[in-house]
Amino acid sequence: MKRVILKVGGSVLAKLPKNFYRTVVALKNANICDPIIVHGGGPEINQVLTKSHVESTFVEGLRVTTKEILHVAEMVMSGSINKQVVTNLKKAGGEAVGLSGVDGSLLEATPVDSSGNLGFVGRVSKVNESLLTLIMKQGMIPVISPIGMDDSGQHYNINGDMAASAVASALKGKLVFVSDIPGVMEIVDGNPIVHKKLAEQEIYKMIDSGVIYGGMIPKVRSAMNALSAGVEESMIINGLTPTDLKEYLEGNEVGTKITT
Ligand code: X2W
Repeated sequence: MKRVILKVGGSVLAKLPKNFYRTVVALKNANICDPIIVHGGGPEINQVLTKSHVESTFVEGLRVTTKEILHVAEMVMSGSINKQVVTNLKKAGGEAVGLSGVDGSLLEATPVDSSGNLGFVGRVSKVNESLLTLIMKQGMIPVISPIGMDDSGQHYNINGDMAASAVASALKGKLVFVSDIPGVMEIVDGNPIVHKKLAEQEIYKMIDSGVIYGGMIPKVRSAMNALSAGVEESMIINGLTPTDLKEYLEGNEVGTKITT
């Protein structure tokens, strides 16, 4: 069955309607696809760090991760957020297994930056695909928190988009960035339109001209990076209207498809 990796960032998680989880469960039950959720939690990590008066900085979108920040990232993502997503799927009538990349060496990691400037920030070097397959065969939905581990047992904080790309690439699945807007949008003749398909060259032009701006830039970058990491198809769709996800998997044109 087709594997679909749903990347849901922390800012979108908070806004997702119950129907999103119902749709994911329904797609699985109808054997339309095998969904896997990879979540983030950036804003929630920020909240806990702010409360604890710990400052954090980012270098090119990656959080410089000290031992203390790693502890918070793990607590927030592998703890509260991961279990909340599992709970939401349960309430929607499904069964899910929440894991971090540490469990069963699901996400083996190496440091992103050998100079050590970023601290404990990792990238995925290997995905334990058979563990995911086992869970999916049991009729359950894997829910993955992006914390990885190396051979020595050291844990790493991994950017959620990078973790989702690695999982999609290892499983040869489709990668869907679940967003809170219908896709990459542009105002044409006074009306908003959604671009159904965009190639890399067009995206660069649209970033230069300011059509793609703000929070959309990291999303399209992640979608493009995923393609260069070997993912066959990378999409941005709206999670707030869950029928979009269903329609996309039924072959209809929704959201924005990013191609090379
Ligand atoms: C991210 C992990 C969370 C994440 C962080 O600490 O914020 C790194 O930057 P969103 O919600 O998907 O942005 N890790 C290394 O990616 O969350």
